[in-house]
Amino acid sequence: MLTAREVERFVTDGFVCVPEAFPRALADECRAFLWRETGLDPDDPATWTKPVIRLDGYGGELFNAAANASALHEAFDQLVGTGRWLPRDGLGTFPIRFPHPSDPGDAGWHMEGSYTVEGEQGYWLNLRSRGRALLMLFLFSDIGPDDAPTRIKVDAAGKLDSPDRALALATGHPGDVYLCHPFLIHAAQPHRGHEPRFMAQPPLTPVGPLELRRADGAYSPVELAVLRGLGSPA
Ligand SMILES: O=C(O)CCC(=O)C(=O)O
Repeated sequence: MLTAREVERFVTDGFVCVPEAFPRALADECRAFLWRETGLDPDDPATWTKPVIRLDGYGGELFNAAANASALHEAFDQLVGTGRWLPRDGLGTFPIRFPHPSDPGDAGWHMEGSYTVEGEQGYWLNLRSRGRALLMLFLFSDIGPDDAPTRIKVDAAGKLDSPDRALALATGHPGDVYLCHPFLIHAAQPHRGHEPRFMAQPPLTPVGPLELRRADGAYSPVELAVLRGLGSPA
């Protein structure tokens, strides 16, 4: 369970880290699987010829166990609301980053889009965060400050005009998970360390869009953060 203080920090900062959300041994097994999928040799840096490669989603026992760890389900209830999210089937989009002299070319600040408008292309985002209850960062390797941790602007409301916001780094260990507000501004960065970085950044799927006018005032922390960003008294 997240403490009341952690929930409040999620509302103000836009993220909370759940250390050891799933077992390290499970994370190690997942990483070994992902290494095989890359077709690269973990023991031969000469094979790491690109700064980043992206693997798509994987289901199966390993990834389902990580995605549905009980600590995470409890935290989803606390941050999104009981009955307001759908359990994940596997994990997807693994941007795997390697120590490399070239710029990865995908390290700009952004919020995640969450749905595609019919007849349009790309990913869109709306105020009620259609299609995304949370952005999640699942760590599958040891990630120190030099190992391309995701950069985070500390601010749940995602104010793009806030250059002076504090910066946080999604460092940690295999099995740690960062639960982030869907409007969190974040960015990748080049890898300056030695060990490739393995991370998944799937969405948590909501049952419906955020509700920003609740008659009973029972707003979730995700909704509260949006309301505060809008300057609402809720
Ligand atoms: O790799 C990372 O650290 C973040 C990647 C990211 O934000 C993205 O692909 O949208």
